[in-house]
Amino acid sequence: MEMPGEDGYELWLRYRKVDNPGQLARYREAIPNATVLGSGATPDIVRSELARALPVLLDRPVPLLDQVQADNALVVGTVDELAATGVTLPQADCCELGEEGFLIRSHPTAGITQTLITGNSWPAVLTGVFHLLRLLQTRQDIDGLNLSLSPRIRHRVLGHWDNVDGSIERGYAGRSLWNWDDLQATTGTRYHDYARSCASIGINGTVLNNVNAQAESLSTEYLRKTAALADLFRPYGLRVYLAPLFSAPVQLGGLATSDPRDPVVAEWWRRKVDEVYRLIPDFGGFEVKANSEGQPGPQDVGANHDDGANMLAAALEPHGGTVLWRAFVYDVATDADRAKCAYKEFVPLDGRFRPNVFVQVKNGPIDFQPREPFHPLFGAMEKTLLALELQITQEYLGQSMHLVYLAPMWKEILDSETYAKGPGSTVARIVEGAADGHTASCILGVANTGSDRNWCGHHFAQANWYAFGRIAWDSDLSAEAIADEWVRMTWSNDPSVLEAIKTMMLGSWEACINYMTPLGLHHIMQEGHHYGPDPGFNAAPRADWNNVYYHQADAKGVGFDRSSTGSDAASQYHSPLREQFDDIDTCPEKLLLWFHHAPWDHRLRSGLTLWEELQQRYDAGVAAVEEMVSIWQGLQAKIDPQRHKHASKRLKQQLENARLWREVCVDYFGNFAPSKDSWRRSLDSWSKSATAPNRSSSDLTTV
Ligand code: GCW
Repeated sequence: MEMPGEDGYELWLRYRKVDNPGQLARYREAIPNATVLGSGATPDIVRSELARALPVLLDRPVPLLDQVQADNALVVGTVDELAATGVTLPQADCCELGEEGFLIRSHPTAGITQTLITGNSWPAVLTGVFHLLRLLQTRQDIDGLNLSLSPRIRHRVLGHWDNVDGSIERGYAGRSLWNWDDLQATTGTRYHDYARSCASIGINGTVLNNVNAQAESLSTEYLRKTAALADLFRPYGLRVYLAPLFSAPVQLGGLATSDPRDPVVAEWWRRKVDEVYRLIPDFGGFEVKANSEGQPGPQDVGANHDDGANMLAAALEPHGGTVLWRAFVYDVATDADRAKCAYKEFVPLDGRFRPNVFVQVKNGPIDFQPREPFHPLFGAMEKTLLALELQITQEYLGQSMHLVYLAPMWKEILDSETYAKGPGSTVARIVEGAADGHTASCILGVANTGSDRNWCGHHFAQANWYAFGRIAWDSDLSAEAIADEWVRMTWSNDPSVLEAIKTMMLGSWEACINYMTPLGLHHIMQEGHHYGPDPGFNAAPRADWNNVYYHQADAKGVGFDRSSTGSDAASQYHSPLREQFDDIDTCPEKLLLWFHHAPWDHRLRSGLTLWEELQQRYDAGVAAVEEMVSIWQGLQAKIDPQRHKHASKRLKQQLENARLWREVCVDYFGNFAPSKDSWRRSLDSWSKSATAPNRSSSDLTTV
């Protein structure tokens, strides 16, 4: 019998009957009923989630009991509420949880074993409830539970690059989720489902608007609309942030300047922030893109980043708000190598930021490329809070057309040793604050959500939203473990489906690197929309917006020389990395062309020359997508037809694109390489059906 079609709206909160009879019996025995203590919006959300999930998972009614009685099985409430019912947990256990951690514990009492879910706040309890449901959804053993889980990163934020007109910069899943036109009037279920989904993976902040900001977002009219969303999101533990335009005092306030050193300007911001907090008492703060890609900032008037960030921070500080000041700057006057600019601008400012300012740094020094080394600012500003910015939306990784599971990339970054304080000072420990003794910490992911029914355009792009939340909560989770959870929850617990999909996902990032930018190549996508290949692009108004700037291919070789014979960006890293990156023989091959202009006949560890290896990588990338297509075809009978067909179409498109990437890049670089013949060997076997992409990114949301 064919399975009913699914549209993907449910995301990973896709509750289905537990199909294994033994497991079903055990779960039924453990959870014959549930009791949610407390009253208020969040306890109500918990009640409705349990009422939605448990009867389906257990395939029978699971009464929600009002009263505490002897046979309560699942008991959910804050530590204080549990204590009021006579269940007192050891003080040390409760303190350890902090504000956001939760505890799930099997608790033997007279005759039965209860399962307790508790925490010091209701949002924490809600996260715990989603965790227990995840255990059921992923068919884990729930006997003898004793879990105490708290996040190591305090602010776990989604950044939406959504404009007030409803468009989304780098959005590939339709229009904005926020309907600004009738926000105050609507309380659509989609808003709740967004917040639910965030809460289920521990995301606790959301920046509602684009960092390429519009002054309007801070107008009273828009603040009221923002407050309406904040009211909806609050019970889910989700705080709202905004990205203000730095020159808003001029645009909105009618002042003559936005100079952060001018007391009149500071006063304007103080009043504006006070207004924000009157409407949104738990407002998270501001994310600011200043003096970057044409955005206004303090440098326009001779002030610097610290002046700008600190002025905003002073206005936010009395209310407990935070500034996320982005370090995505690359003024050519700073350095001719774009990769070096942020470090040169920000390192001298270390120690000058107020305690509620994060300098927010992208994972790599260029711009969300398929692979970059970690950003050298991590490990270089020990007196400053550093937030890590990741991009969930796949701007440079095939957008919502390509299946690319990003958790392995994020793990590679987080697990990178910076050697700032010797071994162990990984990017993760720096972001968590542990390496430098900070207590505040922040991670932000540029969202991939939109109005498409399945939220993310590609069903598999949902995995990246999920993985961001899970990694933000616990950066020690492996990419494989997260994929395992997500596949079980989103697709199936059937072992053959699980293993097949995990194989596709876990190889997909490396595949994408190989068919787009192997061996450290970067930024050779088509101009503007960044979708297909265009390594020869050389017509931009700035050198560092040209693709030829990034690969520097010539008759001698290919790659950007960032060693000591070139821009010396390698020296921005600590020893022993700087020496390792500096030397072509010790530089990791995955970053070879990032740091070196390597000769065409340079021998790689495989024994192949650079030119041979490059072609071999392009071949491997295409072969990996062919494999993904065939694995997915093999799953046809086991996946609902609607989602199977949707993903199939996109995988075919991905394969066509991968072949095109190979063809265009090998052809282009072949013009410089010593012998063109050596690559023609495989040309005949390539698909000739691939045509150059000629579409705007907005076309990409439809298959
Ligand atoms: O990745 C680049 C994008 C821009 C974006 C910018 C940024 C919001 O191409 O669209 O602008 O980065 O991060 O500020």
